[in-house]
Amino acid sequence: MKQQLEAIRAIALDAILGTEQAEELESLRVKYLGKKGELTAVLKQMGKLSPEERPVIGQLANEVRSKLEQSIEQRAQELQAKALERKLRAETVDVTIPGSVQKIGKKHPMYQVLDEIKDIFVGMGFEILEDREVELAEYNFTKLNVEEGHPAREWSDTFYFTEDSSILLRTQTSPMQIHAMESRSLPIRILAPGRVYRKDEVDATHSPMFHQIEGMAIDKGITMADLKGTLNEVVRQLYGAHTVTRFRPHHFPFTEPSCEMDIQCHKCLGKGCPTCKGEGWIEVLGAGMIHPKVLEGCGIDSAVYSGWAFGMGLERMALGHFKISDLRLIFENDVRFLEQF
Ligand code: 2NM
Repeated sequence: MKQQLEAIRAIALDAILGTEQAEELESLRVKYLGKKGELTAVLKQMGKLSPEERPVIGQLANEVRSKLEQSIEQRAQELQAKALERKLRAETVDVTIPGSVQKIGKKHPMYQVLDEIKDIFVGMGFEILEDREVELAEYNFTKLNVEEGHPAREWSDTFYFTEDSSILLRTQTSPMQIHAMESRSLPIRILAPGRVYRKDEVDATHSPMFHQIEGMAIDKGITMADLKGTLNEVVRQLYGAHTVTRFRPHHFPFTEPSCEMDIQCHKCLGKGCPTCKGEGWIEVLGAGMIHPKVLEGCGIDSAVYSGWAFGMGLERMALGHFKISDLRLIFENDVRFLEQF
């Protein structure tokens, strides 16, 4: 029995030192020290021993048991330490490695300009509108005092959906303003930006789809002075307090009187240079006092209320703002182009 016990000790110790996993170690513990383990099996035969042998073997058995328990405990700690070290090594971060640049998207240059203009108008108490792009000719033309036979209504200029020319892709954002006049209570102060469509061939300054921003204010006692004051303030917030403007008489069917607003060329200060094509001035928008016929057509009493309105092309603003020479670059969305803004 003594030999049996010593053999168990030697083999078990060897096995314990050879373990690499906690589970392996646990099964060794069961195998040698468990209720049905090898050591227990040997001790069950103690009865066969003589009274002299019994205490000697008993003591040896206890020694073997505590030696194995001790070794298992020690090995368990070693394995735990090893596992921790492996985990830490795997999670090590080398803070000296240079970071990699993450490219993130950003706002399209045209929308940068749009958002700037929106912010300026919102700051003045205007509300931003959005509305349908498919319109009735009635709202796109008739209610804006653009009469039957007007060149803007030509099939060669407008995308129509129906033979009778009654449904179309809006050619301006003004129908949004008509809807607002019909549905809102007065006074009204709105900004109406959006896509518009005209049958133009694509070139450096034309596209069949482009963006307009229109806006208007209607109240009792609104005059041309409000129009000039508001638009002057807008361009000064947009281009700087020193910006010089001028208003030239013009004609639109939906306003009377009508005007165009120019800003003095920031490059040559009015002398004439390539930026302003020798003019000294750069045209920025069209505007005017809303025609009484337009107001009345929307159920607004033109004897009590008056209003001003303006319209401008967003692409042209963005081209000027960022000194871009070709409209097509705005729509191509080539990342190499967009990254520059
Ligand atoms: C322009 C120029 C002048 C305009 C007028 C209206 C409405 F609906 F109030 F009559 N909306 N937009 C207008 C006036 C647009 O674009 C160059």
